[in-house]
Amino acid sequence: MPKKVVYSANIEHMQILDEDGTLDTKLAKGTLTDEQVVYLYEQITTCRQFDEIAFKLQRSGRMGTYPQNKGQEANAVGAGLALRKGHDWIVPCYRENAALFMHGLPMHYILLHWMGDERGNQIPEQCNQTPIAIPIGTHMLHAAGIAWACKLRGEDRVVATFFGDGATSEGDFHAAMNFASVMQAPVVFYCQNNQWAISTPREVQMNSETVAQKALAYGMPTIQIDGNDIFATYKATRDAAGLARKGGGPTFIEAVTYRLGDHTTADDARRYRDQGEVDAWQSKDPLIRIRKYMENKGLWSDKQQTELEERAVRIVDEVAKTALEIEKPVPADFFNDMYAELPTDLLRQRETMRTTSIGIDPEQAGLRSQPQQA
Ligand SMILES: Cc1ncc(C[n+]2csc(CCOP(=O)(O)OP(=O)(O)O)c2C)c(N)n1
Ligand SMILES: [Mg+2]
Repeated sequence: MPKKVVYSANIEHMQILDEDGTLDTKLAKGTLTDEQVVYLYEQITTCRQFDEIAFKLQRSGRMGTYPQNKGQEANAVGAGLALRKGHDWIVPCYRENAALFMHGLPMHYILLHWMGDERGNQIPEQCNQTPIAIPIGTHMLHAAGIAWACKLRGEDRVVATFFGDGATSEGDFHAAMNFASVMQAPVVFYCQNNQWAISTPREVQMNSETVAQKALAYGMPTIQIDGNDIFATYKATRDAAGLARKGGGPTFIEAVTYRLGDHTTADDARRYRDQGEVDAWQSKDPLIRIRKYMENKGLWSDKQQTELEERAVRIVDEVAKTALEIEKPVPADFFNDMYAELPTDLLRQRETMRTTSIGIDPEQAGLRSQPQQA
């Protein structure tokens, strides 16, 4: 019996607006209007200013750590625009600030989160988004679960979840992909392949040539796109969301992009990244190509650019002021909302602000409970 091929597949790559600002008009048909392009450019510019200020807040000791979104923003804005605000769900990682803001999250919440203030994680209900996720991969399971719940309730919501290339090496990623596909849950799995997982390059992280091909194993439609191209990020997300809404189940999007900054403010990428590589990606910056496109079409002037930059500074200064001036949280807050009734050891910890888990008995250590108030 001769052998036969039982499965074969191709992965498509989609780019619509190239590095020079030239548009593939055929592919762009029915995607972004001029007005939307300008709007997304403004969103990216504001977000980049947000990154700058967050970086300075960390360097001046007013924030714990911060992961810059710089260079990757075309993903958040394109996908954010393709999802319906307040209706669809966003289950983010930590490099999608612009999408969260576009869907109504007050900007200072992100600063509060990175300042270690839990109020930054109390997402206003109408935003339909979960808090940013630091444990890599865990939130994709939440996305699959939320989407399944929407399906069971007969709601036409779509759930988009964002994650990095490194996250696709986690077991949780595979469980979420399998579950969503088997249940035909309305999920858009959006991978921001920024080439690095901290200091681990993609080719050391995985042995597959593309990230997109991982979805083939789960019988899921999959595509690779230029993640620095707002037309491609918008179109791919819109099409995937449209399919999910019609009952077509999940789609996988691999968006090829690059983080122009360090992994976080706790990192120094110069120690492991070649400057030539960074320079090459710098020229693919989404901001540069959108500006070229807008200028070619007569949609943008130097005056508009100056006004936009000034506005972005004003907005972000106001946001930082809000985060810095908010009434300080009470340290005991981090014991609240965990249990209906705190177990004795945690009661003791709350009282003494010391942990017994490292073998310190507060009384032995000479710490006493505060005298009761009269
Ligand atoms: C479960 C888990 N393991 C390890 C870490 C430490 N960690 C933080 S970010 C990161 C790399 C993530 O890379 P990627 O998914 O590509 O996202 P990127 O930061 O590049 O956007 C790792 C390993 C973590 N946060 N959670
Ligand atoms: Mg990465």
